[in-house]
Amino acid sequence: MSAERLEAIRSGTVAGQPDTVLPLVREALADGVPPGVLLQDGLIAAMDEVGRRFEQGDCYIPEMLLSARVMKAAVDVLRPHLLEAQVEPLGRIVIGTMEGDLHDIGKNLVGIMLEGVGFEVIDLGSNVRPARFVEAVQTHQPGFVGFSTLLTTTMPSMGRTIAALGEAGLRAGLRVVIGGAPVTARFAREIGADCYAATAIEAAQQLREIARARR
Ligand code: B12
Repeated sequence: MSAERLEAIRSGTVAGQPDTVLPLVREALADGVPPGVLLQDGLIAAMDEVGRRFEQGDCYIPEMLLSARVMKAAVDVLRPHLLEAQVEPLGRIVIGTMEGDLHDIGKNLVGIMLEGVGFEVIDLGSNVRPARFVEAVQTHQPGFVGFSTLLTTTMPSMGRTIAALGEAGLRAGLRVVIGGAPVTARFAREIGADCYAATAIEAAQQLREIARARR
């Protein structure tokens, strides 16, 4: 992978240019570049840069949204390459982004990676109320539930949702995994979640181990 091409994918995503980024991603895949490299060093690096610029007041919501659109379109191109060909079924997981939070790119990646290692993923989308998680767990009876949030203001909703699952008598036997940029392992312990992962890849590895050990 030439450093120039990776840099062009990164800067094109920051600039919100799908016509530049998508052909480069397709070309790189055709040349055998691992999809994980394109994801981590190209697209995720770009979103980190956008976040830095936003924080410094160098870009605003519309620009952030354009970059997010490019990232989503590029992830669609990468998706089939991120899924492993043949995997053993590992169980079911319900995932969603917390109430009040519309960030769904990281949560979508977690879904793709979990599907890739063999989970059946039920994705409730973003801005998911605690009661909606409860309802979905009642309906689908998953072994795992995954919460995502990118805003510090919506982090407390993770604890509230765990409490709601407990009140509904659904907590026993259900593993709660949480993640998202402001979330930490310590916060996970504090709110009584079972595990935390910093990245989608880490989440897939951890949950695969837990699911195998549970058999
Ligand atoms: C794109 C973006 C947006 C887009 C979202 C589009 C979309 N459909 O998702 C739009 C423009 C809508 C947006 C809006 C806002 N945003 Co915004 N946004 C971002 C940005 C630039 C990138 C986020 C992203 O997609 N990252 C890439 C993905 C791949 O990373 P990730 O989400 O962290 O996910 C990885 C891990 O965290 C983990 N993970 C994620 N979820 C889960 C779940 C589980 C179970 C596990 C195990 C792991 C896991 O795995 C993922 C992959 O490895 C971030 C900056 C940043 N660097 O994060 C700001 C950022 C998150 N936004 C921010 C803010 C302030 C806002 C707004 C409040 C702005 C405003 N004033 O209106 C609104 C809020 C709207 C709302 N109610 O949700 C702040 C949050 C600050 C804070 N501490 O709370 C940030 C950090 C920017 C900044 N530096 O100030 N935003």
